[in-house]
Amino acid sequence: MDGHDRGAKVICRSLRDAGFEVIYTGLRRTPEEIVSAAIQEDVDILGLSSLSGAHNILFPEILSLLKKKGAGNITVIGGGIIPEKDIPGLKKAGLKVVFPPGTKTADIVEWIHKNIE
Ligand code: B12
Repeated sequence: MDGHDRGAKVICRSLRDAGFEVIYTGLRRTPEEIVSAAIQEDVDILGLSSLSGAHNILFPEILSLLKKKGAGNITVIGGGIIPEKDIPGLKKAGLKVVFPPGTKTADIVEWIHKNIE
């Protein structure tokens, strides 16, 4: 939604400041656009931000497209307005972790260092 990329931008900046190379693809990308950018850029992690309530549709679609295109090894993480009750289903679809509103950016950096080679 308009302006709701603030969280995504905060995460981009904090990961960049922590030394990661970050590629931000912008608001309202389709699952196809996201998956094709992730594959072209050969990313280690794909981060998804959703505040619109459409995560239960869009996240599994992205995860399944990644698998279909042979990129199921990319770690997918997410954040935004994602109700607690939706998290188990998203994890079942392959999402590794969800960072809800109020998460400290340092905790996200720490999670990546601990969980990604
Ligand atoms: C600010 C805001 C707006 C602003 C946005 C512009 C601006 N100037 O900022 C304005 C006023 C324009 C707005 C409008 C609307 N909004 Co609004 N908005 C918000 C609000 C209050 C805060 C969002 C925000 O900026 N948070 C600050 C950032 C830093 O936090 P964050 O995005 O959550 O990110 C953190 C984590 O979630 C996580 N994270 C997020 N993404 C990612 C990604 C990765 C990879 C990782 C690792 C972590 C991560 O890390 C961040 C740091 O902790 C939220 C409610 C809320 N409390 O979140 C509602 C909210 C998102 N809005 C909502 C709605 C409904 C709307 C409107 C549709 C309302 C309307 N009827 O007009 C419109 C849509 C406008 C449009 N055309 O698209 C709803 C969405 C409902 C839903 N999902 O079911 C919410 C949840 C409010 C509510 N409780 O109803 N909104």
